Amino acid sequence: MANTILRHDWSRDEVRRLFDLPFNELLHQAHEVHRAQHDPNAVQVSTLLSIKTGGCPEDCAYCPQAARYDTGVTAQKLMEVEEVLERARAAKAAGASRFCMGAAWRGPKDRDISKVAAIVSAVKDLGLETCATLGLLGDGHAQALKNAGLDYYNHNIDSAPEFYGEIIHTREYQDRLVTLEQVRDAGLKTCCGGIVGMGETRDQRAGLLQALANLPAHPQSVPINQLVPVPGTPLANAEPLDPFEFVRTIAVARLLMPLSIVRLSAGRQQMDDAVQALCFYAGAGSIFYGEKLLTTGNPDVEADRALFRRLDLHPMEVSEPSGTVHAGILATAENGCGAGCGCSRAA
Ligand code: SAM
Ligand code: DTB
Ligand code: SF4
Repeated sequence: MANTILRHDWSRDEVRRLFDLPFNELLHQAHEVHRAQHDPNAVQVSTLLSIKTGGCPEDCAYCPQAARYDTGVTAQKLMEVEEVLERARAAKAAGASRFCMGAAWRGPKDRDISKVAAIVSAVKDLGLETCATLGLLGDGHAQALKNAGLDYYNHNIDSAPEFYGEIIHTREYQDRLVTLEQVRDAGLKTCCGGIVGMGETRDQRAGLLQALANLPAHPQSVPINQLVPVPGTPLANAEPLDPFEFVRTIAVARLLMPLSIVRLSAGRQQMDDAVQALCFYAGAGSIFYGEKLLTTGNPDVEADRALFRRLDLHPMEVSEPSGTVHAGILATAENGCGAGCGCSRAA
């Protein structure tokens, strides 16, 4: 396996130059990096469940779960453990290896954390990897979730810093960075990405990826969501993104964060199979699997099985990378990431 230098000092111009490469050149470079570090025919398969739906006090312009927008989403309280387990068992039986649980909170309260911790341990006991996305974390929350058996915490930066203020007004970009730090400090793996197709410019898409790659450690999982436009939200009528621009975003993410698993996340139901195939070629190595994301639709299981057969893809058995992806480390398959963190993965 080739040595890989993980950089955290990308300039906007450098990232922009990658975006601006001729499409075939960009895909070629991205695919080479992808196959040097990952099995190009393996795709990590996660199933999402909204364990606490709607009624959220925040104003994220893309989100159907914000109480202030009339989107037809009915607010529901946190699900009971047994109800979640039933859905997790079904996800495992259908072939998912990770179960991701989302809650429409600004952030959890202490009493919510104890309840989610009980849910996480029960799901983990089924032999699934666990991921949760609960919003901004308070003191001790990340550690409590880690102790309960949580593997990943998803918290997206969502956009370039300079575009963020056009999308969300009820919390700061900096708040998100603090939660991401708490997640890393607790030894949880980070799942952090963003949304494209919200009316941002190419430069701002480059800014999103620049911000992700320049985090103190590359997130192990990088979900790239295409906006799912939901009637009633301020972004309901956002101009759809050129699909090839979405593919470019995946490719540049792959080049900037070579060891991370880039997820072709929300938006697949609106996407052509051929565009999805290009995304896998460009370096996407993960999807959400199952008929629903949180509140909106996702391709059905049969369609995804057929797509995997047509593209000769197989589900990734155990997700990778298994360790922390550190800053500025030169590493090989033989010596691990070299940061003394005990991770087994060549970083
Ligand atoms: N409430 C928590 C928070 O915002 O951190 C967790 C759940 S929130 C729904 C998780 C992520 O879903 C958001 O950060 C955003 O990236 C993504 N998301 C929400 N609505 C979306 C939409 N309409 N299209 C694409 N992605 C969306
Ligand atoms: C992520 O980056 N995308 C997922 C997950 N993390 C939580 C959420 C997508 C939500 C799409 C809109 C919905 O279904 O409500
Ligand atoms: Fe609330 Fe999360 Fe939706 Fe924002 S993205 S409105 S915080 S559920």
